Amino acid sequence: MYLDTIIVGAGFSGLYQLHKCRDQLGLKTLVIEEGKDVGGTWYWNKYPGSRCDTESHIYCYTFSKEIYKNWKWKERYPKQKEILNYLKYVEKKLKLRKDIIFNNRVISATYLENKKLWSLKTNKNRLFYCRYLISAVGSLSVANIPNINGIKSFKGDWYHSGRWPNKKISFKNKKVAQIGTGSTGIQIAPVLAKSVKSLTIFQRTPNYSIPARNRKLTKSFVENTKKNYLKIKNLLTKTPGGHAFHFAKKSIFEFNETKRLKILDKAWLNGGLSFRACFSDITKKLSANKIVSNYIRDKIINIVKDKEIAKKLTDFGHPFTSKRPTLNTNYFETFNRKNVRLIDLKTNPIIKITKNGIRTRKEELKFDKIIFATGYDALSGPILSLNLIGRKKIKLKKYWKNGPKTFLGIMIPNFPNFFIISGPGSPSVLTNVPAQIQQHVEWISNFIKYLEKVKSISVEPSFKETESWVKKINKLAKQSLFMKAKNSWYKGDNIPGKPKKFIPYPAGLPQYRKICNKVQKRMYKGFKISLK
Ligand code: NA7
Repeated sequence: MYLDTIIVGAGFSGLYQLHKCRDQLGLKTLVIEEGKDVGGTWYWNKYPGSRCDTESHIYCYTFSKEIYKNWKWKERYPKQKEILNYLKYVEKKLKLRKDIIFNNRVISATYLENKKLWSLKTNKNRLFYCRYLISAVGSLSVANIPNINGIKSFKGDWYHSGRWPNKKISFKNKKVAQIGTGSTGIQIAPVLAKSVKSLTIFQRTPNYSIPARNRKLTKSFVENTKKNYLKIKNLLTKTPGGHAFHFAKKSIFEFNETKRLKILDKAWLNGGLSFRACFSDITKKLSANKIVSNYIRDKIINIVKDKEIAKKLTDFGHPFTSKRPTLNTNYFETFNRKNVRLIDLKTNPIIKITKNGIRTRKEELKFDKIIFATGYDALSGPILSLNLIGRKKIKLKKYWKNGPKTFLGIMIPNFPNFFIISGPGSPSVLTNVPAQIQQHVEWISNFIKYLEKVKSISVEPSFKETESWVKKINKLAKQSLFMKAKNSWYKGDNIPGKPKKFIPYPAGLPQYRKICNKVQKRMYKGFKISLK
């Protein structure tokens, strides 16, 4: 089957990109999706308690006033099901389904130099050809399932949060093990603890977490967001993370202790990701960060009754926000329940999984079910899973052997006409992702429009620009607090053998947008465009 454009993935990015390519650029376009339906991340992440940490009125598309105004969010943070329904609504409204094929995973993509086409193969043995190939595979779609000895011998069921089965699973009265305490584990535990017989949480690194303070949205709030559609849309282009909050202008050191505490208490009570923005320097300066890190630690210690457990939950070893900031609803309170237990993997590591459960250094534990909330091979993993082979038979795996290399996070030398939405080298996971996705889809679509106009047969970035983009990211990361975390998926530490390089662009969405716009204005300087 021959197409102008193939997009891999039918989540937030794939759906919008399909609309752009098909309805605005007039290209014959197809989306190939592994799942049975649209949704991407939100199709797979159906685990108990799954919810977005970004507020619903901004975790959505803003490109269409009509779509924005017609959809009514119910809660401050949308549940997985609600986001999935939203994406299905968008898909229906834009009539996208007829150009999506489901249940097909792209297993290889090879550039045919002589034909100037990409050839794609799926796990169902289907073959496709296209001129433009666009990855919309998401940043967190390749599950990290730790290679723990004995997993095959386990008699019970096990699940990964990001590959949750499509059927209803009952945990009622079961003995459940949960491995991992990132954003996902922190969401799962309080929900599961209510129905299971026992929940044993295996923690490798304790996590800072801010109260989410979720609530039903009032009618007047919802009406206000619709009335202020343009203002909100505009605001998301101005804030560093594409969120609806600005960072405070003043440093924590401009206040005395009493006033500091008052500001922190107010931000804590408000909850959410904006907590980190209540002073200008929490995410930038270690001395400021320390004060806030200690504030959070004290809050947790106050919640958790058992002081030994509280200590384990707050033995952070990294500054707040140097790893993914998490939100919680009663996570720390969960450890006050009689049926919940914390195992600190630092002092009591897992030796193996057995027929009946998990053996740690200190004990043998029986479980009916194991949940891996162990995260993802983030950012580069999903792109590498496409098994790309570019010009001169160059394998992407080889070119990225020492870490992902892209220009602007969008294109790769020797991989012509291959575009990435929200991939390595772009702000991606450091932002409100739909905001970044829209910026990428719009930029890529403008680029393709230009390429069509000038009758380009292939385009790719220069090596020089690519290398200097990678260097720029490394330099920016070195100046940030992100590098102070020993173990973080932002820099590949969670996957054995993965190169330890900071992956996303860390200087914020407005700065990034400025650079992209400048490249566009300069007739795509940095890209080599071959004409017919
Ligand atoms: P994360 O943030 O990568 O968290 C994974 C958790 O699993 C984290 O606590 C890890 O500890 C732990 N982990 C990973 N591998 C192991 C092994 N082998 N043994 C024990 N514990 C392990 O993934 P999430 O799904 O929580 O969140 C990812 C994003 O998805 C989130 O930000 C949302 O945007 C949605 P570590 O900290 O690495 O020591």
